Amino acid sequence: MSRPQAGFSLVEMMAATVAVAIMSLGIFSVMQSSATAMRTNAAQLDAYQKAARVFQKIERHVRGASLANLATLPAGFETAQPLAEGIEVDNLILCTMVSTPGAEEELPALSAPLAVYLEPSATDPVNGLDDDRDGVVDGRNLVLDRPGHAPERIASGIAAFGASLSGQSLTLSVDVAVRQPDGSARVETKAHTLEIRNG
Ligand SMILES: [Ca+2]
Ligand SMILES: [Ca+2]
Repeated sequence: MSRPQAGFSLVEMMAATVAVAIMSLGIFSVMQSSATAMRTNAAQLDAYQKAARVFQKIERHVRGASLANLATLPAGFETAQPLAEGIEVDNLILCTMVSTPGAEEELPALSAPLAVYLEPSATDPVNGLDDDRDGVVDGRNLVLDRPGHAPERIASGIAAFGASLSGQSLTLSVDVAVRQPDGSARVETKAHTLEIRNG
């Protein structure tokens, strides 16, 4: 009379090994997609933060301007033109109303013009290539040029900057790169609308 064998048979061991392998693959796949999602979210956050910094910098100055003081300098023009309703422009020129400290009786005066514009980047010259590999081909620097200050670079790697007026709303937009999990990048437009004064 044969007694039952103790332990596992070869078939049982193989089945268990396959089950563990399948479970491990499942866990690995879940972890991998979580890591991909985290990288995508981090890249999205970077792009949002970059755009938010740009909007914050510009908004601080635009708030002191009025519709009448907003202008653009179209290509081929030497003097600024009033910002036309609904027309997207790629630079912004504005004057803010400033008051002289200690001279409250004097009416606020217009400041010297302040400008926001794109300038070519030294690290990504205009040649149809993404020389600095940030995902934006021929990305440019966005510059804030205030009277009495050296021009300040407020962002780099910008594909486009735009502003357009609709009533008393001024919409600013920047095109920034969002890095993909596979290392490539796509350009996304971030926009921000602010209300300005009339007259
Ligand atoms: Ca670039
Ligand atoms: Ca380039």
